[in-house]
Amino acid sequence: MNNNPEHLIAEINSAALTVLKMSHSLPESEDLIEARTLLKDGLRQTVVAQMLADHFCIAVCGIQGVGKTTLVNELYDLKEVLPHNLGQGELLPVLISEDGSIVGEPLAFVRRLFRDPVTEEINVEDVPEGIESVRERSRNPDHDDLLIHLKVPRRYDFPEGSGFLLLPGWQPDVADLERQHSLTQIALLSAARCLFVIDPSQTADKRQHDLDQKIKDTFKDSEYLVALTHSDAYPDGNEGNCKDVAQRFGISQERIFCVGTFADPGANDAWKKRVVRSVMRWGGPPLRTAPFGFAD
Ligand SMILES: Nc1nc2c(ncn2[C@@H]2O[C@H](COP(=O)(O)OP(=O)(O)O)[C@@H](O)[C@H]2O)c(=O)[nH]1
Ligand SMILES: [Mg+2]
Repeated sequence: MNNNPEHLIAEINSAALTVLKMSHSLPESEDLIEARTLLKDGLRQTVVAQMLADHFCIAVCGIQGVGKTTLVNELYDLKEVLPHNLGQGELLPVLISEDGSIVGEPLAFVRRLFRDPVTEEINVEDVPEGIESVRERSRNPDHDDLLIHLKVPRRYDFPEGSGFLLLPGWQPDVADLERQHSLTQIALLSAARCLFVIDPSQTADKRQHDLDQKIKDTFKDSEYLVALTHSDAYPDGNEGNCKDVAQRFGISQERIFCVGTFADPGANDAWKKRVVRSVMRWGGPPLRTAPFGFAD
């Protein structure tokens, strides 16, 4: 029997999809609908975990409004595709992966649960999505949507198929907190690398405080990275901000870098190079030790 975690999670997902299919042949009841909703919520997490087990992904996490989307937008010139935070950010995780076959415009897909009307099989499918509707879809997903996948042209020196997984904002006060948090935690634990994004002007925020505690508790033994945003706005304060964060988390300043939206493209290129170098140099979260596999 194959006991490796990647194989086990694929088996769990396949079994869960079969149970979901069978549930449609039972008499409908409120309990059944609730059970199906719970199963789908579980699948939302395990499908993401399976994808992260199979790919070299950098999970990008932080409270809402710190600059996660802006950071990824800058890295891949996606300003027209991903929404800036206008009170509400992405509700679905967004995977941005490099693909050698893409030239020019990115291609967008929604990974979703799909029930074949003829065979009644339920599968996970990638459905093409117009690039112009990605913003709307990420903010108002259907219940069967699991994540958005943007395939972008190759740009950095990451392994083929690598990606950034932009996670929904860390918010302790949302109604379905538990569900969102378990998805975020599973993603952070299964990703090849974790990048926590912090806005130095929001350190007093209760949500940031909550996330700080989570990082210290769960990730203390891993080599996660921290991006400090808005460095264009603190030309003189960046060194101090880095030192503060190094102290706050008890980590080396080498794992912290300042990012921003500088008018000077050279300044942006400099931090992008650092992000790429750091991602390749530092190790993964607790479940991952090597870029392409789980720990033995
Ligand atoms: N000047 C500046 N503005 C930023 C920076 N990062 C984010 N912002 C702005 O902060 C707001 C929230 O950023 P966003 O990326 O949507 O945050 P998210 O919720 O973490 O994805 C937006 O209006 C961005 O334009 C930065 O590094 N420099
Ligand atoms: Mg965002």
